Amino acid sequence: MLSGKGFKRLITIDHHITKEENLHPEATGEFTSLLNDLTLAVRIISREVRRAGLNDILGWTNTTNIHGEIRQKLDTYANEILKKAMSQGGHVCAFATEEDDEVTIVSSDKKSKYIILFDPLDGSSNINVNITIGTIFGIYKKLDIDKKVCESSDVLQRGRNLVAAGYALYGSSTLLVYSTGNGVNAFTYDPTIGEFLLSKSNMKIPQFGRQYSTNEGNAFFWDEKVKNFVDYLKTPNQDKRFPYDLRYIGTLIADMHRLLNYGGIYLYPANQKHPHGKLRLIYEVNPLVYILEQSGGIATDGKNRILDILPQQIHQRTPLFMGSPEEMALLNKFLNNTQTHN
Ligand code: AHM
Ligand code: MG
Repeated sequence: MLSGKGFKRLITIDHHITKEENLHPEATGEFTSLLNDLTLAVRIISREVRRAGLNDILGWTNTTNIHGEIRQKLDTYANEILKKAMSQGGHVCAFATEEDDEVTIVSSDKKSKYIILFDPLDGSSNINVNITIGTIFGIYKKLDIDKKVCESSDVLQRGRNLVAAGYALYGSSTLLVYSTGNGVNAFTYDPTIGEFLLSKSNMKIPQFGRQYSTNEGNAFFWDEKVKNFVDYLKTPNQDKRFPYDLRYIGTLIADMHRLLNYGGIYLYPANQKHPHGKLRLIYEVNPLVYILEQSGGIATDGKNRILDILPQQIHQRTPLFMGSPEEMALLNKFLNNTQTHN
């Protein structure tokens, strides 16, 4: 007979969200309701991702998104579910998503004070081969909550203004990792009871790792300093940490989650193919970097802290270097020419 003795404390995500909101005496419950709508969308997307192989839902749609990429059916589905779930509570004033060319204004009611940015299904090239994909989200407040309609400045805020961010990973289990600025917590979905249960609290990235993650197929097009840095990581020296292992999934969110757990460095530099970097700043990079910084990690575009960049447009791209404090310090030495490797 099950005794339940072996269980750690069982904390559901709903319970956790409510507890965190109660830390703010001025809280109205709107934020809790917003996050609950979001976790509902994630549950539905997770169900469809799990069923996709059986449902004949996989395959190409005939449309392309603003980046010229062919959209897959699950991308479109996840986008629609998120928008539907997040619009119903009346708290959201605008969305920007990877799948839509323009910002969607949801409400011009004064009480609709949140702006949601998301990548509904990150890693879409991995969908057809059953490799981990995920959903990324970031939440801002309107800059002036007395104003009715959101303006472009509300959507194009610096990452440091995020009030919450997170991601769901559809991997060997469905995992939801989020932060509201009080540390990073991970919840694992139990489909038999329909609940996300706290599985890791107050996650911290290791001070250093021994893995690097990048699309090294682009190395020919990289800046010499970046090439030099990666060559250094691959060369044995007295430090047993070297040479580093290469790990690359090609789903940003999955590569980031491994980084968060094992430490090391992730890089997607600018290159001649992608002169401004490939990854999208406001709905892919900023939310992940917010989580990373909350866990003790560091992220830059090679010069500036990512969360300090003022976005100019919703689909803006950025180079990205992120990781543990030690690898990021080492990278900076190479970028500033205070260390080289031959
Ligand atoms: P997307 O699938 O949402 O369009 O995201 C772009 C993906 C990232 O998840 C991933 O890290 C990157 O593109 C991989 O790029 P590449 O194939 O150039 O290595
Ligand atoms: Mg993406």
